[in-house]
Amino acid sequence: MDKKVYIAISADILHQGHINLINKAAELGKLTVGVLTDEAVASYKRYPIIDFEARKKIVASIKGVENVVPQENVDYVENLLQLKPDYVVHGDDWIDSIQSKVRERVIKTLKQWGGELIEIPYTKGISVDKLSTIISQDGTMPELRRARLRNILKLKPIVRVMEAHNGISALVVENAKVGKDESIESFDAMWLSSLTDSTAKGKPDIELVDMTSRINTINEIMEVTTKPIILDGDTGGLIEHFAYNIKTLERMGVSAIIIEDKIGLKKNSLFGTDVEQTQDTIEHFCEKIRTGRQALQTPEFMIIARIESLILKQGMEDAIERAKAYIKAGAHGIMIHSREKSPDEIFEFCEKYQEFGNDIPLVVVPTSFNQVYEKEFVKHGVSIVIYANQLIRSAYPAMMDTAKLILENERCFEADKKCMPIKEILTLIPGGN
Ligand code: SPV
Ligand code: MG
Repeated sequence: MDKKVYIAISADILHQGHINLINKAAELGKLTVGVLTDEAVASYKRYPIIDFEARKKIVASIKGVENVVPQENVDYVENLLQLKPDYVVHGDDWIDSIQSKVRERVIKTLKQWGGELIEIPYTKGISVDKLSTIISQDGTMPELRRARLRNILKLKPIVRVMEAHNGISALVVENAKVGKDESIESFDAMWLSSLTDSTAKGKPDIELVDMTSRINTINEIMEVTTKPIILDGDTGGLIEHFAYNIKTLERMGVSAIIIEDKIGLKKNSLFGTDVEQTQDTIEHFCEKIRTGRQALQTPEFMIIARIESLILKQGMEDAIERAKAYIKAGAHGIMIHSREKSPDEIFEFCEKYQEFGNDIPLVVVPTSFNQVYEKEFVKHGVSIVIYANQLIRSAYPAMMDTAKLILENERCFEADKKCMPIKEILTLIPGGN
């Protein structure tokens, strides 16, 4: 009887390495290919270029492939338990990679029925990662990037967003990955925080860094990344200016802007009532949302309204009233903010929001209530979680420590152990040699 063979691929970008793998696997027996679903691809890579049904069709037409099944996770176990293959075939490149834990689980599962993992030499000179880099270096067109946030919102229970304030921090958001037992975790989108963009320029977060400068930062980040961008639009400025700025951002390929319902000299929300801040009236802020909506050219760009009632101690009822009004005015999403250490008031808002928020995405920024796991936010109906400032907050103390080490020692030898090797920094960004 034919042996049963299984391989799993995303098949979003196909190259000769995949064909080698399929040929070798088909030689061993009857080959089933698990094609990663859109959700599975998005969970560790990026939103797939080709959708699942099309990828399945392509794989099914390759010689040697007998059967195609969806693989719902990066983890193989569910499909292996169903199929009980004699062999799983994979390139040997995953041994020391981010997939090493996934690999271990494959070996352990196959053992249950005496199955075997066969690792074939990795096809040299070609890889999906390499091709992806070439594609992204060629540039990500605004239309593609702009649509990515809405696409990911459809696929994931919660969209995980990380702060970026310049090219290098955006590359961290683009490339950071962690391999876990059953998944590979990465960030879905970037938050262009007003706090960290201002701080990186040595300026206070009071809308002093103007839109022209913010747009420069966006361009700098867009040149080297592919992930969708959510812009912290502060108060959105004057209604008349907002209408223009929305058009510019949409044309550039930004996916969303979040504007907060404050007016006058804006201060950072995490000061709360320690400083003077004024909340906008519901009527005026709704007018801003409506004007923004009218200026939009595409169905993709999102205007998200941020409610400052809890920050400014105006009460839950006010926050709820505003959420209802902002949705009615056309907001594509609501962000509720709090500076409490406990998530209680945020969760209370979430509960009430579920009664009327329909499918309008809810956004949280857990800088203060930082103990909450993403899974708990999902349970409370949150769709987007923004880690708003952690990269700059970790970079600054690291730089200060290094600077002080040099001052203390009056040479740089001691600081070296805190630094990445020169060879690594030289090759960190491709194209320098
Ligand atoms: C930012 O990151 O600039 C924000 C979020 O607006 S917060 O700093 O919490 O106000
Ligand atoms: Mg801000």
